[in-house]
Amino acid sequence: MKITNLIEVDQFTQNREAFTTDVLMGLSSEPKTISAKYFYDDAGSELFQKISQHQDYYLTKTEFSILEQFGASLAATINEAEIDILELGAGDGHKSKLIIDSFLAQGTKVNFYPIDISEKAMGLLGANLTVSEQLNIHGIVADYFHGLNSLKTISSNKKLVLFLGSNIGNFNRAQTQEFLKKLWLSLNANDHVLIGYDLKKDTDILNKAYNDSGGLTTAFNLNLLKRMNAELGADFEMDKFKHYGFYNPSLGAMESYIISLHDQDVYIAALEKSFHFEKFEAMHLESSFKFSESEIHALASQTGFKIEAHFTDVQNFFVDALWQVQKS
Ligand code: AVI
Repeated sequence: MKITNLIEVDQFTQNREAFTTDVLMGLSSEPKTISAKYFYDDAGSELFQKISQHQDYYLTKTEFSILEQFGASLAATINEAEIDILELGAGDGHKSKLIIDSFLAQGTKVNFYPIDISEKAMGLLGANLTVSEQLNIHGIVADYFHGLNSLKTISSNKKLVLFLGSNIGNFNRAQTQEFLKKLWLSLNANDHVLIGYDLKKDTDILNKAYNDSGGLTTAFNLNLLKRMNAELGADFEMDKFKHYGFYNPSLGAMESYIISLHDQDVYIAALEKSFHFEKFEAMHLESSFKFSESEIHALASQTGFKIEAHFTDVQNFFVDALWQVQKS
């Protein structure tokens, strides 16, 4: 029998449905939680951009200084005539530019593939990269592993996968292992990865970075409530909640919560449902895991990578770990 009226669900609808379902699950669970991946609507992405430039948030500028200092030795360690550089998550291009330029400077031809689920995120990149005949750029709009796997079959060049900015810190310990194993599986023997890990350090420095004096992190967290109001017809009142972020030393992570300042109900039209918040009830939004050097070494060996170099800054705040895929 011929089937007619096939309904195609577009990406926007799928994303909105996933957000709706995740909010229902998260606000129904005990304790309440919303995934940090929903931070990044347009306003959230702009706020994160500002956080990354704020003096209290040391991560971005520290990693930038590491890449400035060690870009040439990174390229020399890999030492290929041509390389495919794949970046997971299209940033604004400033850090990728440092890496790409180091390869170009030593005469390596570079094929750069930023991979991001959002086409819009690619927009910022192009303008910030060097124009060169030795550089080709091909954006891949896909989730990370579909992007990586699609390239595995069409190019035989050595690969370098970039996962910078301590994005790996937003996975929990089990997710980190799973991510690295999937990364290993998507690559060929002797390919390389460069991963940015934020190191464990004095708790005052950590707490300051995630409670910046400009109030940007507070706005970033509360923006998630605004997003639920705008997209799901919720009626969160911003001044009835506060952001609370602190370093949990036994977990080794910054934890970020929104705390209800009143006993209150919030209605969400898209769910046709009200949710009760007790006074001082916390909703978990994000964990940002921090690593010791020995934890990073253990991760490499547990997930099938050989350490080639660990580039760090003078204060030992951050590590860009260059690893090579081992397969026998
Ligand atoms: C994107 N990610 C690595 C940031 C972090 O440090 O965990 C997100 C962030 N959250 C608060 N400030 C920045």
